[in-house]
Amino acid sequence: MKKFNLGAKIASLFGLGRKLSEETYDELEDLLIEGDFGTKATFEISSLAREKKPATKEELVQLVRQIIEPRITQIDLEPVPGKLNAWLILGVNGVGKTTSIGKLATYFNNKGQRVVMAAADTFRAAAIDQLEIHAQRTGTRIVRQNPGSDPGAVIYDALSSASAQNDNLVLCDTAGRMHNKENLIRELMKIDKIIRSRVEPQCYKKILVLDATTGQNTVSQAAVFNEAIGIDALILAKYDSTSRAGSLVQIGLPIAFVGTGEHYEDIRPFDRNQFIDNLLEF
Ligand SMILES: Nc1nc2c(ncn2[C@@H]2O[C@H](COP(=O)(O)OP(=O)(O)OP(=O)(O)O)[C@@H](O)[C@H]2O)c(=O)[nH]1
Ligand SMILES: [Mg+2]
Repeated sequence: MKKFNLGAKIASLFGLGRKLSEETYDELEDLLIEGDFGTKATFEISSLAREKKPATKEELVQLVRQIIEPRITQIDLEPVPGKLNAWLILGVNGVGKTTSIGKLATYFNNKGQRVVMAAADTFRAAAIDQLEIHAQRTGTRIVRQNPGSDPGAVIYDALSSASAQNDNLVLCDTAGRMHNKENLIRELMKIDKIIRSRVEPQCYKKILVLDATTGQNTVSQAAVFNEAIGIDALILAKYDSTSRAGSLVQIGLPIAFVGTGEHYEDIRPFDRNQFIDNLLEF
């Protein structure tokens, strides 16, 4: 596991008995930008460091923590008991949406929830079959239609059948790609309207999956989806591989789960304190 470890990089600024100088503040800025922390947090950190003039790596890391901590938030996602819950799983292509649905189904099946999968990525024929495999392997019911059918109709069917069978969590797969961004957003808004008409607001969650290895691009992905339909929570997939999680500081949306591998069990609730400790350890 190779993670971007900000703490170790900060500690190296103090290498060989070096004291912080104008030159090392510039280096600090470079390594924050390189770590995808963004210009705003970088500027705040370097301004604070220039003002407080930390004498040790411990003091500098403490200043960094002060700026980063409020920007990383955690949300505990659980289906509301006794109600119909719909979680719409969103994200650009290849980030790990469908895999995350297999993992979430496993996680909540194990907690005794009644989970259904909705195969609403109808854009790609193989996407439905891929979800079907996850459904079979995890022992989860799936609602599907033919490739090319209306994703909103698939979700409508899934919600109706979940109500009828007293299931309580519908995990909706979606297409990560469309002919263009406008089509994708229009499609998502239609889906959003359908879910809102059938599910109580507190039971409906729009969850964006981000690829933890991606870095800076995740910032614009989050902005596009958040502006289009509003995002309640993030799943950080592929957190097991080389992770570039600095961009989470820029995104500022609450994180619910991290995906840590390719097995169904490789998902866990996000632990903010542990995440910040890992990032800043040296
Ligand atoms: N190592 C690792 N690989 C993952 C994780 N999550 C997903 N993957 C892999 O990432 C690849 C893409 O995953 P999918 O779940 O198909 O991604 P998607 O967002 O549904 O992709 P599209 O449907 O094409 O938009 C697959 O090879 C997965 O095995 C994870 O947490 N860790
Ligand atoms: Mg998929």
